[in-house]
Amino acid sequence: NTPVANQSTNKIWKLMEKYLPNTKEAIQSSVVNHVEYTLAKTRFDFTLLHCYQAVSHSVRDRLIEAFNDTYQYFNNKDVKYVYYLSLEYLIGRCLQNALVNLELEGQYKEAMLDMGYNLESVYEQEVDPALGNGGLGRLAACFLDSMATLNYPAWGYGLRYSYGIFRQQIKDGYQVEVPDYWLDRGNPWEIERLDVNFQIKFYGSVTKKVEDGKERTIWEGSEIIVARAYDNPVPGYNTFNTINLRLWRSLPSSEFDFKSFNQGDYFKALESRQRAEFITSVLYPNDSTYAGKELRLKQQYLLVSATIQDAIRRFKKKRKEWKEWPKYNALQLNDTHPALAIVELMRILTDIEGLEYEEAWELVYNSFAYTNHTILPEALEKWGVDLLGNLLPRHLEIIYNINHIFLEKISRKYPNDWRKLSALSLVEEGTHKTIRMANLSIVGSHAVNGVAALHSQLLTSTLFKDFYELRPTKFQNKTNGVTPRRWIRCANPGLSALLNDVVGSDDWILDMDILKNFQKIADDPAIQNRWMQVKRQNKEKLYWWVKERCGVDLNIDSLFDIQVKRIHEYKRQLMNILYVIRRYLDIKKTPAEERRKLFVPRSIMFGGKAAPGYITAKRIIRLVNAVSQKVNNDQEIGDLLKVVFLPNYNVSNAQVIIPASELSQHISTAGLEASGTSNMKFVMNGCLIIGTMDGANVEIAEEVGEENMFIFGARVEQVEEQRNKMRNSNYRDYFGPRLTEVCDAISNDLFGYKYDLEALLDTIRNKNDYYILGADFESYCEAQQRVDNLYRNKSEWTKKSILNSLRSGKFSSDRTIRQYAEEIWDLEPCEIPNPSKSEKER
Ligand code: 475
Repeated sequence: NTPVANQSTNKIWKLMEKYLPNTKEAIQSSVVNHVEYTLAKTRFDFTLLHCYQAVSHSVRDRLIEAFNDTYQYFNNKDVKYVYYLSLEYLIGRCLQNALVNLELEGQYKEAMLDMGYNLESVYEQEVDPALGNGGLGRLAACFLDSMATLNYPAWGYGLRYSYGIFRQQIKDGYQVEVPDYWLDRGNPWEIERLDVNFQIKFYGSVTKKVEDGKERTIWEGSEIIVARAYDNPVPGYNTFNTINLRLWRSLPSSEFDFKSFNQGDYFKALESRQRAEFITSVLYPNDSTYAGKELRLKQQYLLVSATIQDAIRRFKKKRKEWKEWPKYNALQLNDTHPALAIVELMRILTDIEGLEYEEAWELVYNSFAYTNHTILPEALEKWGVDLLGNLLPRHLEIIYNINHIFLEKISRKYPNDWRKLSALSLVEEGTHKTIRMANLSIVGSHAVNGVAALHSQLLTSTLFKDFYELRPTKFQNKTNGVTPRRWIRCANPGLSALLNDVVGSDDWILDMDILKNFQKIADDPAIQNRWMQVKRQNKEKLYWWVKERCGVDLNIDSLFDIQVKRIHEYKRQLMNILYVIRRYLDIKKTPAEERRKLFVPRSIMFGGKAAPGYITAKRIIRLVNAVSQKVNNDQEIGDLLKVVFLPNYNVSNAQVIIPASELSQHISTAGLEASGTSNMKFVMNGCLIIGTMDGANVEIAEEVGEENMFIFGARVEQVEEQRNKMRNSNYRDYFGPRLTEVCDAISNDLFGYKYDLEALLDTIRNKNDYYILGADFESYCEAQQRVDNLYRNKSEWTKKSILNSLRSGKFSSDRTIRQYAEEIWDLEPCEIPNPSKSEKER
């Protein structure tokens, strides 16, 4: 007499409707439960790491509640979704961010303290998931935070690399890359979806069949793998909405196995399984350069194919007609890396769903949009037709087809204009025929945007000029932004508390623009004092960070001068370090008793990774370390000048570095930095910028006032003129005596490492100085002099620091995301009801 189970009472679902309470006791009991039952730990082998894991699991439980409710609600409301497609997400640590956004940090702090743990040291146990290179990947992460916070129905889609960007070590002054196996302690944040798998095909052949008088195209892949979903909840701030970042992992497909096993070669079959897993193993460590490797193309296609299949599955559940696709779906391409999504959707709609070509194109065109992140020619993706046609034969056919129809339209509009035709073509002819992914992205999208006003203007006047003339309304600007949750509230608790007091609430976290109403405080000596105290505490934190990792004792009262970003010639870290040498030589020439009068003590810090194959960038790191060695050990110099290379710059280190900085450098050659986003983070944190009129610096100057920045150097319109000047003269003539002396000092082996450093100097002495360091150097030195002069006046400096912060509202990613939603995605927010106000208990 076994009891009969009765599902009709729905008891299981009713029980699940209860939410975890957020009292101290409830938090403690959920943490303890995870210690005991999830981690299976006892008091005898329990470490701080386990504490972190248990806390994270208990926070994840809360995220899952919100996350499930959110998508169920979206689904019921039949909303339009935006799909954000990106090969990179630099999300950074999750624990503090989740607690802040769930507004539970205070409760957890108290609950943990009561059990004998300091929440701050628990935070430090977390690995920093670094599934991105730099600006582009971090932007995607800030966007997710804003999409969740503003209640937009959104999905992030990306890849779950086993190895993120390498960890950077400095050995003997050189960069050494160490693999970043970030999953080795597990990942408490993700939810593995064993039941969400999609088949991905590669290679094979295309055949045509006639069925009922209609031609059908069939692509039979010869390598089949599986993409499995790993979900990462992204909580919004001050809302119950929690959205999903779905990352795909490649796995072998069992269907494919049977074939090989039956052929009897066991080891060969296992090898091919490992090859499948390898696809999402490692993030390509190139920032702003295109590598052209087949494995990278496989990564791109895997992301694209799995995502489109997932989106289609979701759409089909709605039982709408295909023509409603754009009404329910917006797809945003984070650069051209996922551009094959355009082709994949075309393929599925025509080959599998049986839509007519024109019908399908209409749906694709109206749902896709593309963001460009750089105009550097070396970053433009161009896949060889041999490689693409071999890996994805049907996709190449479709690309040719798109191009054919597109070019026919063009030649009707501009008969016999061969220049235009070849500039617009998706195909670049030549000995090595390639597909231009940017052209594909533009042709397949209804909106194309740059990431700062200047950048968007340059796109339409240079790189994409012909496309712009064809359809000017397609081109837009969406100036980048950063999330104040992570970059002020989490990274700078001292400043957050101060702003709370100034505003009288924490409303600024959701509406940074209100800070503008409080500008009068900039002159208030009491506020200035508190402002300086906050900065000093942040500087102390960085002081200890540097002491521990670099063994350098900084003077906390010195000016903290920082340049942190990927190492690249166009970002001109070389110009910065050459100026440091200039300063060093000048101090040495000055009689000892006058030095303190003439020079403000400075701690100049550099940080950033060089792509492993980028020799010049690596030599810049070598030079910084050589100078650091010499200067820091020069007894005559003392604390007047310190130079440090901060190793392994990443998101969590940035959260320590940025709030502590007083001056930050954004000194790219005008026209080459699309936007920059750390410039925005520095400004929010009350740091003054020394920079060129490039990228978003231009708009920062508009907002905070040029008088509150140190602007120098050639403007975009002058760069080419400067290059021409230098092309026709000896470097000694256009460098001027001050820069020449610096170069000579290096050549005379003042810092050692002559072989590396001479080669580095040659990039500006004998190779036409493409990034015009020589032309901008004098004006840079003058700007640096203005920095020293202002720093002597603490009150004036602090006033400017306050104004920078209070006027930075435009650079919240909330503003950016609202513009995307309204001007590109046509997307409405959808906030889920607060469960504490429903019958559900809290
Ligand atoms: C710009 N990355 C910044 C930032 O918009 C801008 C390219 C190829 C392969 C891998 N990564 C890349 C980039 O191009 C990139 O990060 N671009 C950056 O995007 C966000 O603020 O100026 O350089």
